[in-house]
Amino acid sequence: PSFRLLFQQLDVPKADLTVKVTGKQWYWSYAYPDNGKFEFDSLMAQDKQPRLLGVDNEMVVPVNKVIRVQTTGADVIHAFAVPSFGIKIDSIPGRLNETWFKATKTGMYYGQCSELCGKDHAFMPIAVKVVSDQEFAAWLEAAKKKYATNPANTYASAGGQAA
Ligand SMILES: [Cu+2]
Repeated sequence: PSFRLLFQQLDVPKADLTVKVTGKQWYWSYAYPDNGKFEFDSLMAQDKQPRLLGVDNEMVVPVNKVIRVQTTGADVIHAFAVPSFGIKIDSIPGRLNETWFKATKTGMYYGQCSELCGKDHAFMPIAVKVVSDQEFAAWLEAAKKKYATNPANTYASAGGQAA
């Protein structure tokens, strides 16, 4: 039975939403190709709780929906892992890997990079905020304005240095 489960978890059901997750030294970028293709960076926030897990911009998804996660690496290999969702998948440069989850409760869920990737490997957390459909729609509208209209506000295009 365990082998059947292992096999089935690789079978991605029909997704309600796709988020493309790119691992970078040392932060994550999230793109929403279904929703105007905006993309933003998610950097560890020094002033947020929980320590080492809080970020400036969370990945936001609706509750009770199948979220397809497509992941890749921009520089070296990282790994996208969120224990509460039971997902862990390598983010490999030149390759698009796929996994999925469905959160059944709203709230914050955290994960960390799980492939040793250099100096700040321990400091590139994953923060996923699960919200209601209404909240998600409102967030989408705000996010489109905030991120899509000004690509220069992403961390990489601003030529920033890791903290
Ligand atoms: Cu990493």
